[in-house]
Amino acid sequence: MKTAYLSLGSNLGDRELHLTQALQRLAAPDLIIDRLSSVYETDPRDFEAQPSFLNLVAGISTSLQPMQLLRRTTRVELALGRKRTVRNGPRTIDIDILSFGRFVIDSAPLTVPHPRLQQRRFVLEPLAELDPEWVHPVTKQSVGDLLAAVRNQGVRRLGAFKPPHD
Ligand code: PH2
Ligand code: MG
Ligand code: MG
Repeated sequence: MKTAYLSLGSNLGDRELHLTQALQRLAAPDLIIDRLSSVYETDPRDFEAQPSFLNLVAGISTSLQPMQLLRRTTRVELALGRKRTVRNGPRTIDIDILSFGRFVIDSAPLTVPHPRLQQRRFVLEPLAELDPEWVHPVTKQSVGDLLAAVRNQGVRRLGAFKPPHD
């Protein structure tokens, strides 16, 4: 079993419900969700003319290989009605692989650690909450160092993630 971190985000429709349904569909005998960060309300990045997001990070244990994990996350995105239209645009659910053990992967479908992780407070804050000791396997910077470099990005901690009943 390897420890991996996933970033989940939603900014369309019932955002909490989408996070809940994604977590329910991800959980499986070969993909154990160990811990969840708080949920954060975050200003959109990269493509700013879109609604604000709810974001969280999940710490998982998995026996899947990285590409198998990517296929699993993509399957869950599609099941929740994810449509790929505008790059970085609005989505019912986005599930990104932030890290996979200390693996470094640079292939066309999958780059690990996530290539934009360093720029994104909406990823770094919940990751630091779950694993303050996390270190980027390429740059060797700690999540705390990375966080210090991304100020002035709207990220508000809402509190523990409480799944709505569905
Ligand atoms: N995801 C993006 C682009 N911009 N901004 C926020 N706040 N949260 C996201 O999850 C997000 C984003 C592309 O995946
Ligand atoms: Mg993303
Ligand atoms: Mg994605």
